[in-house]
Amino acid sequence: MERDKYKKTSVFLSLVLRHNPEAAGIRIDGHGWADVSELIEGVNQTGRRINQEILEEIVRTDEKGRYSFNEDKTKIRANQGHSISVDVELKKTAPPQVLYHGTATRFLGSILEKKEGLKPAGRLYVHLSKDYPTAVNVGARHGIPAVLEVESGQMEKDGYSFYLSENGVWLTKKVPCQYLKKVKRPEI
Ligand code: HQG
Repeated sequence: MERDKYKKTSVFLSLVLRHNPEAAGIRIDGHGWADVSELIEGVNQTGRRINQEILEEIVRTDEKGRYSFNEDKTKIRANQGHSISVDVELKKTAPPQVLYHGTATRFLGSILEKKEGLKPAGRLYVHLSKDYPTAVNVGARHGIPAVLEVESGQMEKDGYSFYLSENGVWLTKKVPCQYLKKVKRPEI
């Protein structure tokens, strides 16, 4: 109930913190941090109602752990998903042998048949999931979901870097087509 209550505000926060700080009339720094008091004031000026308590509730209950505060809760940032160029101090991490990418069936022609592989589209990174069900949910945001298996272990051996965000999303700059395979059925 509470979560639903703040859902629209949370979507707006994602927009502000990942893509368009100007939507709340604020700026974010090179590490993706927004000043919490400026953010609260900016969001309120758009007609949405937020305060420190509500913001903390949104961060604490977010089902994907999208946001982090700094230690004294004077700054906030999104953990991943940015289109604007910020360095959120992602940890370079050795990936598991296999990761998954959720997409929509209508994109498979470009990704596999035209052999474009995975590009970050509007974001800084291609987003990968550690399990199949998560990838299905990510893909369903775009249409009929399709899941691609990514040979992340082999990619790393071949020199590609992987990063794990604070909220457990795997990120890499691109995935060439030869490391991709369409998953036919769930592995659960
Ligand atoms: C597709 C959500 C055609 C790609 C999720 C995807 C994630 C191509 C779309 C996070 C392509 C980009 C990110 C190519 C990639 N041709 N289509 N060559 N290469 N694509 O939304 O990964 O709820 O930017 O398959 O959970 O869907 O917002 O990326 O379908 O973690 O917190 O281009 O966003 O998190 O779409 O999602 P997106 P995504 P939040």
